[in-house]
Amino acid sequence: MELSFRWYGPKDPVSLSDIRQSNANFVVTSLHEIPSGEKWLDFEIKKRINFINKQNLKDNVHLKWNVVESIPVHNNIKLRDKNYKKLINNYKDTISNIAKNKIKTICYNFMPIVDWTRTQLDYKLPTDALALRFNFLQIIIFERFILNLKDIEKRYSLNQIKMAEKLYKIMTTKEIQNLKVAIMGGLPAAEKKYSIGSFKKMLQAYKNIQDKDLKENLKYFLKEIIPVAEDHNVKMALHPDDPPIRLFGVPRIVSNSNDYKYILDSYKSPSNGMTFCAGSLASNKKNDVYNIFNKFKKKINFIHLRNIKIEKDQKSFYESNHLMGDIDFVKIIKMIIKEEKRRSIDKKIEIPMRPDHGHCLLDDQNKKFINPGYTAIGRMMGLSEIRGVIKSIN
Ligand code: DNO
Repeated sequence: MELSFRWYGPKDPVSLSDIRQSNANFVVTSLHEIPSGEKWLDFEIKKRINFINKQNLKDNVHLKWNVVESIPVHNNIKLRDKNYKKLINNYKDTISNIAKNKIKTICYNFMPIVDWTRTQLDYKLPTDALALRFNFLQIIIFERFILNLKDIEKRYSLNQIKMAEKLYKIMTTKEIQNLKVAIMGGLPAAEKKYSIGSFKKMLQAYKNIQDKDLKENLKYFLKEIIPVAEDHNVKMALHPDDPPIRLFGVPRIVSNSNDYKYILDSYKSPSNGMTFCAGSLASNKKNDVYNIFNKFKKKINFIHLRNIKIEKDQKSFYESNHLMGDIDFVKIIKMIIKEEKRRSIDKKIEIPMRPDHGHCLLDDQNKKFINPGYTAIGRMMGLSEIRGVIKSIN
């Protein structure tokens, strides 16, 4: 595997030197400062590459930008509305500009309104480590008490609503504030920060969109962009919905094996592939991650390794240590290595992989500014554990 580390650019409190010290060889990054929908110009990409190269000093391990994660897909594309044609053209130009700069893997997702979602960013584990958590009842609380939505009975049972109300009563103001921030754009890589008003407006925009419409819109998008990626030998890697369940009554269509089958069959091309995000997929009990891996292994262009523990209600989960969750990491890493061997015919092929998220540990807990899930020490621990497993298998 190409051992990689996500980096949020020059403003990331985790520096390139920190990343190098974790023993990663590659950085996964994006031009996060460019608003969703806008074209990435060649000189902007070059500037970021130069920034990375400048810090690859003599005798240092040479960090290389191997994967763009991600180019966000604008909601107007997902809705196939308004200026979507122009936005798709911008997307195509961005792909070719990235390719010209010799970066050949691009991760993206097709989640409506929000990217990945958690409800708590400082869930204390028995070890004192802080983890990210998704609590299903808190999603109901967000809809009922923060957005004040009137139609929640349509998607939640009376019992679930009652339990959410009970939990809401004992939540502190800070916890409620954190919940709001986490969902409305407080997580790193969020495309956009929403206010309550703008969030509700987006829900309104998706009101008449059914699963089949969103699937059609994705298919249309693929038909447009994949030929461009193919021309430039770029591998697109569609990230699964995180978590892979419907949120706020809005469809999600990249959640399970059937969804991926539809997507990968929609446009057959070596450029139309997936990001195998173990933790996202496994957070829905119905997904068999090993089966998904085997079924689509030829189409896996990028890997996120993260583990989770599903909670008693079977719908909530927290992010566990990399080797201590519901996913058998030794098993999955063996499968990845086997797939790499299968691909390595003339030369050794390694799939880019980054340890996805880590706990907030030690000194990172005292820092004023952190990107939740993306502190250095926790991810470094994850990468070390993964590296240990790889070494013992090889
Ligand atoms: C969460 C990440 C996501 C991911 C995007 C890919 O930690 O895995 O933000 O980068 O969904 O497009």
